[in-house]
Amino acid sequence: MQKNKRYQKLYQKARQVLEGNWVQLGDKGEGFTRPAQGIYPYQWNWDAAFSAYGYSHYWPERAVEELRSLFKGQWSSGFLPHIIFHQNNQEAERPYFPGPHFWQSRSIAQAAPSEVATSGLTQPPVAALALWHIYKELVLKDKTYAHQILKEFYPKVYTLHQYLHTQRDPEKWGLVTIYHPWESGFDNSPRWDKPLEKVKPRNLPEYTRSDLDYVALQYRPSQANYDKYIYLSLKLKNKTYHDGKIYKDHPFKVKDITFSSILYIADQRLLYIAKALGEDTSQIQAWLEKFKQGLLAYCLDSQTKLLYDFDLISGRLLRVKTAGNFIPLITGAVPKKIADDIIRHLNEPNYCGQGACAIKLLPSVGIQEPYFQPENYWRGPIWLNVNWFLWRGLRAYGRQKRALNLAQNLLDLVEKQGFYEFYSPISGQGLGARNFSWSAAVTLEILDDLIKLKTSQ
Ligand code: 2M8
Repeated sequence: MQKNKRYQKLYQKARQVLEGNWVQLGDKGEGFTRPAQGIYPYQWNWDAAFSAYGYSHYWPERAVEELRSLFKGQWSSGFLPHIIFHQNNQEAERPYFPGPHFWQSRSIAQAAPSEVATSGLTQPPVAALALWHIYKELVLKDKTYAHQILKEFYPKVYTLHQYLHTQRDPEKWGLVTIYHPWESGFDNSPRWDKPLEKVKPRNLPEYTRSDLDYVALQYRPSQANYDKYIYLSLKLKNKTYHDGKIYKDHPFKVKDITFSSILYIADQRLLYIAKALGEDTSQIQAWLEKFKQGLLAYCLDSQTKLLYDFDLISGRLLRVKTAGNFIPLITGAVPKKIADDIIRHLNEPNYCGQGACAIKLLPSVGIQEPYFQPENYWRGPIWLNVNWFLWRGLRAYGRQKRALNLAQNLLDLVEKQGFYEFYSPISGQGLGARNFSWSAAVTLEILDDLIKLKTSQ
């Protein structure tokens, strides 16, 4: 099939997935995109931002609605929860654990909004990336409306970033501290195995997981890990989700390099937005500088020349070989020599180089590592949002050809398998939830770029 036709077909399919996951709230066009039917019935933070990014390419108004729904869950502290449990959501009839009754945000946290129930954790802040892209699309059609949208969201995104740079960085390293593996978005990644060793659940109430109603345990986090997730969540709840109280003795505190790198590129977008609105940019500039220093001062392993997460409890780098080591490339703030070394690792069989995998995309964990599990969630499978970040990282370092190969491999994969939640790097098989929103959203972004590239040639 002709490339252009092939791309158009895939584009349509990706749109269908996103729109098929739209959950209408009320009759005024409000709603949100669930990550996937069944297992994820609510609005997740970074999933929503990826979806908004996807919509922005062809339906920016819908993308705006997605962000509006997301920020309805924002707390007065700026904190943006990882799940928003919208009311009037038909999907909410289904059991989800841990759901609104578990978190009890409205009765426990002073800062939580009263209109909507939320979780008490956050997730990587992708929203500014979506917002800036929405603006770029809107401004071509209607400058006044585009400006209004920036004005509407700027204070919300600004306070979110401010919260992350202050409450989540009391050490002032320029890096974000997470309290729970779920906050990283990389849930059961081996990145968190060491810090979780010290977490010993006690007096855990009985609970029933809802995820296993949809996906078998072999593809999901272990029961032992789940107990720790629930235990950590209860600890946060006991501290009324108050950062000052949590920080003192919380048993899981990690400087997360992917979260912090995403915040850095989100800050860059915030800077563009501030400039477009004529706002003062000095604070944002200072955040950007601080990250650059912190990343190299605390996360660079001088021997392997790789970047790792930092465990604040043990005071040690978490030297595990995962996709996380590559994500800081998106910032363009990694010095060239170090970035070159990191990129060179991509040639190794450990990261699916030299024909070691069915699909040449970045696996979530090095395939030769003892903790690699090809089909288990964040312990080995390929995730498309991760590869989207790598694609951007490669371009930030001028590796256009490599980025193009990655993009083409990603498109081949979704064309053959469909828009799955994740894929085995060994067999290439799609796994987890089907018709997964962010897999469709990042495909739209990549397709759009390739189509533009083709037409400009
Ligand atoms: C996964 O996380 C949820 C908990 O938040 C889960 O395991 O049920 C992760 O993949 C996370 O990154 C993602 O945002 C969420 C929804 O897709 O699912």
